[in-house]
Amino acid sequence: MGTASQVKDLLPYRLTVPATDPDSRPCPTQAGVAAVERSNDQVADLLQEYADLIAITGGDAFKVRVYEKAARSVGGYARDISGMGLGELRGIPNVGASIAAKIDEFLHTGAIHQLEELRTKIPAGVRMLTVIPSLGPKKAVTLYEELGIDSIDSLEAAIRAGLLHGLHGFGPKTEENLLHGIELMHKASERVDLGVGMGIAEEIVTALRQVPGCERCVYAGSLRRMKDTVGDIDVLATSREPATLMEAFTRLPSTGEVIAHGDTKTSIRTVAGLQVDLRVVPADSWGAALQYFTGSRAHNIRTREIAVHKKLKLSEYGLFDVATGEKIASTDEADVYGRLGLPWIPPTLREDNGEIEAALRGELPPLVTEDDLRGDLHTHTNLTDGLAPLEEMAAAAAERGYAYLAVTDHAPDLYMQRMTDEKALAQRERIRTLDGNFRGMRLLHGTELNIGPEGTVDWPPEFLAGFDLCVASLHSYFTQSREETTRRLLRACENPHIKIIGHPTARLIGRREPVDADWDAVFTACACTGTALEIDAFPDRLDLPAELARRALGKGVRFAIDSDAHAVPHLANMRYGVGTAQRGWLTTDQVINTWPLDRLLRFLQEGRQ
Ligand code: DGT
Ligand code: CA
Ligand code: CA
Ligand code: ZN
Repeated sequence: MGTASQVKDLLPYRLTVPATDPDSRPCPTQAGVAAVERSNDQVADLLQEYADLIAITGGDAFKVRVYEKAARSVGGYARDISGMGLGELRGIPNVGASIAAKIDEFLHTGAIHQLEELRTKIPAGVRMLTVIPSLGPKKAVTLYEELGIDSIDSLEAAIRAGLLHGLHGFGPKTEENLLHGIELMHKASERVDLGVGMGIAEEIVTALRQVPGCERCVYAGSLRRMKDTVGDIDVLATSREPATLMEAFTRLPSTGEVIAHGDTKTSIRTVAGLQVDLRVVPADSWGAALQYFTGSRAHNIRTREIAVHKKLKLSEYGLFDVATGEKIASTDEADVYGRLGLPWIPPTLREDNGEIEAALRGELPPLVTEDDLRGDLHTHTNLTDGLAPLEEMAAAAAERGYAYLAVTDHAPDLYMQRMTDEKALAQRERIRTLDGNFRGMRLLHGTELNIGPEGTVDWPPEFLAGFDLCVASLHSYFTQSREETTRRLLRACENPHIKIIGHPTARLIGRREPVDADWDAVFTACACTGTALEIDAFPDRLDLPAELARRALGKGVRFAIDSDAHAVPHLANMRYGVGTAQRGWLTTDQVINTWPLDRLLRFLQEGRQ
């Protein structure tokens, strides 16, 4: 503790480090981690819940729609609503006086009393019931009032126990539909990581392109936006023989179950359980369909609003003049955006996170691309837990056209890797000898250090000085308090030899939560000390996550997009890191491994003597 707090006191940014008492922090919005929900999203959820509860209690259908529209509008509103007064709230589209008053009440008291009243009448589980396809509000209330069913699980149990027999409006067919709906819901809650989704999508798209009559075939949806997890895969195609294509789709080796088979849309579940929707669209609607099915929903709501303002109507079929019905644009996606008065917006930005505003101002960022990368700064060989020997990794990296490659095997504190000083030094010798043998690619000798629970690392400064590059990562003590984790990361930043923090949150998508840290404090420290944050491209890491990367960007932080490859094929995971970086709005200027070697070397040497 003593040394750690001394370090803290030396830092110019210590003011942003949480005080010893975590409850003494001035306001929750500074708390940092991505888990903190925007007020907009909280309010959107509450308004949607209010709409649902009005519907369930048999309220006015018009009123239900008004609240639903307001919910979407607030959720998609670009400015943060916390701190807004009544007047400003009323300025939000679809927010009238009475909704503004409810939002205002929530912002001041943390609750909306009308909603609280409704909640006392209808248990939360009953509202969950209406999420089941084929179960509307009326039936949900019947189930609750007649049988006391107040959750999806109790509904499932009741059906299986035959309790629904004879209940008015619930025939055997309904029961079957409900059970299937419940099953679908269970499956739908399982999302897969970007790498898994991409693998399946590319296999399917490749197969479909070979089907006779198929003209175009691509994936859209969250996958095209490179979201870190995908719920299902949306494939679009044009074909001279739609029926043949649909038929072929249902017969692919990866197809496990056909959920729905139609002329324009067919849905299957792969043997691994992921849903894939194939839509065959008219060639003439290609651009509009691609725009629509790429999403996100929130982005589409904005593009449709823009259309409405121009007296146009935007749908998956095209952009139409409302007055004349004339089709203005539809075949080409860029053309659809163009006719809306917007530049083409890269899919990775389409989340209604400010991209519409930036596009309107002509200020979309020139996003970093895979072609911009000149090297990889975090890779492993079989000296520790990698699979391939140094020569193979180097040859494969050179094959990718890199100008430099850093080999960063694990350091001794990760005991099972059995790294020693001697092994590290011998590897350095080999790297120096081999350097120049791979298409002129520069080989850098690095290491991936372990940030200990107190923020110290494996080797003393004298030894670290011998490496071209030190990455430092969290590999243990993931459940420390926010304060401890923050201090640990700050201390690593403060070490002049550490130039990159590897996979900073240590999350494993679907398996391990990100560590809790005061990220704003970490970002400030990174910017002050010239420490880059990694975007680890491994598809089950994607770490830093995009939202945090964007926040770090705002603080002037630099980034390294690294493969963290433990085998030759992993070098190709860079695309996922680039997708994540784009979702964080990063440009080449902030990404150190897009820089020419000399600029990178200067960055790596700064402050080390
Ligand atoms: P996912 O599958 O949960 O990872 O996320 P997405 O974004 O792929 O969502 P999905 O598969 O439900 O729909 C694909 C896209 O289609 C979505 O991003 C936008 C568009 N879309 C689908 N349904 C709607 C809708 O009701 N309204 C709007 N505006 N767009 C929709
Ligand atoms: Ca999807
Ligand atoms: Ca979908
Ligand atoms: Zn690591």
